[in-house]
Amino acid sequence: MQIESYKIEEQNQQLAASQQRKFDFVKEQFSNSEAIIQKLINFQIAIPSWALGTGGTRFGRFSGSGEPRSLEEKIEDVGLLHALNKSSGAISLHIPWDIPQNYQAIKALAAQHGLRFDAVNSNTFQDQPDQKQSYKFGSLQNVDKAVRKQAIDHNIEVIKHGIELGSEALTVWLADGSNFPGQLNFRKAFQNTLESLQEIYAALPENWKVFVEYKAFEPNFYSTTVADWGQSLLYATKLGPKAYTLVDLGHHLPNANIEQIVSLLLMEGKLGGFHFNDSKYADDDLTTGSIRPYQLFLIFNELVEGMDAMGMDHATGLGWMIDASHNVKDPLEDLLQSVEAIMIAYAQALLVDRKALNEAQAVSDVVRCQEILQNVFRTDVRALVAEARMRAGGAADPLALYRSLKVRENLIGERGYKTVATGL
Ligand SMILES: [Mn+2]
Repeated sequence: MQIESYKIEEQNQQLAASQQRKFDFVKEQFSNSEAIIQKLINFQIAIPSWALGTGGTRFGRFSGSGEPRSLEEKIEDVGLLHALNKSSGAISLHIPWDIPQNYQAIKALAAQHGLRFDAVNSNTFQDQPDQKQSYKFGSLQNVDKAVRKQAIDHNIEVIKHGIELGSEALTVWLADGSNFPGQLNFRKAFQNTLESLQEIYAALPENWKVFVEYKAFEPNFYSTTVADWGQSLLYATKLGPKAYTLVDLGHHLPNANIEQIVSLLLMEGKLGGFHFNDSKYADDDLTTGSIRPYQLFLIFNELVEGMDAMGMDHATGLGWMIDASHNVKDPLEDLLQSVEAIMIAYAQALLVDRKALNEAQAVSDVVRCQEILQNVFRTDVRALVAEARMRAGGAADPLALYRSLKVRENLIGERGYKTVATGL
């Protein structure tokens, strides 16, 4: 299914008057609104190929309908999102779930939808049917050299697929760790992992980055070999200038101060990428902004402040990706909501009065500091985000248009009722 642009224009015409009123109201309050719009237009969030189907839990999976059955259909789905919101102009692939059969055809299809390929993701957290060695006791950390070699080779193969597609980063998330005290020698596990990562690092093209993603626990419950930002930073620092830490919002222990982590990683020039999602407890993979929108805003506040301090381009300085997948929503509606929440938090962070905040911080006016941040957080900036989206050719209200065009019903018609996307 393709969304014709006249359908978007029709909705935009219908909503034009009320949109203008709301936008004028925001403009009145913030003199820099116009300057912010171009930044919002430039800002693109990569959609992970595994989020287009319904996610499972360890207890079961309730498949949706009309899910993409192939890489081509996943690209079409991201194309639908991007046509509606003009902020989803990239896709992040997962190997081996998304191995392209014909690079040129896949690249052409993506280009047709205005999409580029963001970071490619390797998978050594599960065994594939045809592989010789098992990752049951870890991959890059494994005590068995043959297992490590297989995992290294897989990562290098992922880089090769990425090169063909024009990707420029590899994300490595390891499930490696241990379930019981005594199972692992921590230092040996670290050394094995580092040496394996060094071999992968050596295979990176000149313009590539590798993102070392950390996660506190799960699937291992006693220790994880890349468990937190400190450990990730250790690896990234030892690996070299092309290696960075990747922050996944759901990969911390409860109540971790993620905005502080982000700030310090940026200061060290070692923040490379971001995985957005939301959670109540741990790696819940819920819709971004659905549980803790204030935290999302505070993180963006540090991102904007830190990136500006480092002279980084907001749109290209970091890899921006969603990493979520759950059980109950239409995945495309869920992703529209996530992207909207990210754009709102980013817009609010751009509106923070930095000069006033710096001045208030300099005299320890704690009350004023809080007022400055919360003034922005409590401002409804949805019309500002909508304005940017409409100027880029997107819909005033993507979710409403998705529903009124009956996109899911159309996809079910094309793909069938009982389809299961590859992935988690
Ligand atoms: Mn992640």
